[in-house]
Parts: sequence; structure tokens; C-alpha cells
Amino acid sequence: MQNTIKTARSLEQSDILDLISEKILALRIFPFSKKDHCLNWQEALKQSTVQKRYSNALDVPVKRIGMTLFETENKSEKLKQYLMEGRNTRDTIQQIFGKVNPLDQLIEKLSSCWQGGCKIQELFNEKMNPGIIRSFEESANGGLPPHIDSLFKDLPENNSFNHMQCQLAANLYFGVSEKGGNLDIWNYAPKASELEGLYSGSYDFIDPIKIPTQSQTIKPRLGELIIFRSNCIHAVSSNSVGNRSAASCFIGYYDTSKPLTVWA
Ligand SMILES: O=C(O)CCC(=O)C(=O)O
Repeated sequence: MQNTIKTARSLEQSDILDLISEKILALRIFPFSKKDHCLNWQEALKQSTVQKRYSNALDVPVKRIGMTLFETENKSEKLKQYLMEGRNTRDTIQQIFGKVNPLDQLIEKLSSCWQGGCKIQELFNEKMNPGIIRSFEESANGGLPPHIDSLFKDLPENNSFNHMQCQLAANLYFGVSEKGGNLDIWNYAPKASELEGLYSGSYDFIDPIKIPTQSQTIKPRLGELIIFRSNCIHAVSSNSVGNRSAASCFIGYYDTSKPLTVWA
């Protein structure tokens, strides 16, 4: 079944709640960041050398600043490294992009639009990495095949998030593809027991042929923020031409009276 993709000019709590309650599939906020800021951020990123591919997926042509939970594979040594590196990621992003930077803009807006504010998600009583900068390299065979993102998949049997009711993915695009780089979203959230049967055999990617519904395609715009439920299958098509870059984080929802949480 198709589901609405809503576009608005500003981020409101009511729209986040509509995402959580599955009234809408995705939320597009446009314009979210000014074009001038986006161009400055693209330039700053070009000058920097700290972007690296995912440490556990070196053949995937995607680079990021900031280690992600996905890379820890629930191994204790990598989780320690993740928490240690995560303490510095926001500072590193500030150093590269300046005081006005895409990750802070995203987190500050989440804080101001939500009545309970927004805080950094904790794991083992330590703050997680709040977000990353991610670029899709120009490639004919790049992008990210269909997948879902879920804390419960990354950290099975961890009790820290028992009361989290919903995980959203947020991407603020400050560089966009000239060809390709579309975001495809399926209104389909597989159950944990179903996942194994959907995998393609490469990482935790899902075989598109096995998905029982059609996807909807979004072409991200410069300065746009897109938020969706991360347990709905989604994919990014190859960025054939262009500088497709975004500040990205996950958002945790516990309750309307509690803060949202962010992590990557
Ligand atoms: O860059 C995008 O458009 C989406 C990336 C993605 O797969 C995600 O946020 O989980």
C-alpha cells in the first residue's frame, strides 16, 4: 500500500508524531538549510581528508565522518572504540564545517520542535555518537541496496532501549546527485523473524525481488531534510554524477513527554 510523503516548510512535532504513528511514510522539510550554507559545507568537506569508508564494508563506496553503531557488529572491543571515538565526532564536525554546521542545525531543530527536547542517546551510561557526515562516492555501482536500520538488530539482547517505541532516520542533504542518488522507500517494515529470508547474501542488504510492495522514489533537494521510519526498507541508488552528502542521524522516540534521542 502506498503511503503519503509529506512536504512542509518547517519541522513540527505533529508531523514527527504522524511519522511515528505511520500516518505518513516520510517527511520532507524544504528548504531546511540555506543554499549558501550548503555550498560552504560542500567546499569544507572537499578540503577535509577525514572521511573514511565504513570499516566493515570497505567495498561499499560510501564515506563517513564519525563511526557508526552498524560498524561495531555488537563486538565489545568495537563498541568501546565506537563510544570513545563518538565523544569527538561533533567537535571534529565543528572544526571542519564551523560553528554553523549541518549536524548541529539538525540536532538543534529536533530539540526546539519537540516539547521534551532532544538529547544524545546513551549506551552503557555513555553518550553515543550523535551523528555523522556521509557522502556517496560517484560510482556506477554505488549507492546502498535495500536495507533497514534498527538498534534491535545492531544490539540484540541489549536492554538499554527497551522503552524506545520507534526509530527514525534523518538526513539533511547539503550536496545532491546530478544523476542518480535517489532515496527509495518501501511502506514495508519486515518483522525480525522475516529478515533472514529477505537478505540478498551481501551484508544485511535485502533482495529487492523479495519485497512484496512497490517503493516510492524521492529525489533529495539541496538543503532538504528527509525523515522516515528506519525499519521501513529503504535504498539509495548509485550516485553517478555529483556530490551527494548529508548530515545523518537516527532519532529515538520514547514518549511525547520524553526527549527524542539521537545517535548514529
Ligand atoms: O542518504 C540517504 O538518502 C539515506 C541513507 C540511508 O540509507 C539511511 O539513512 O539509513
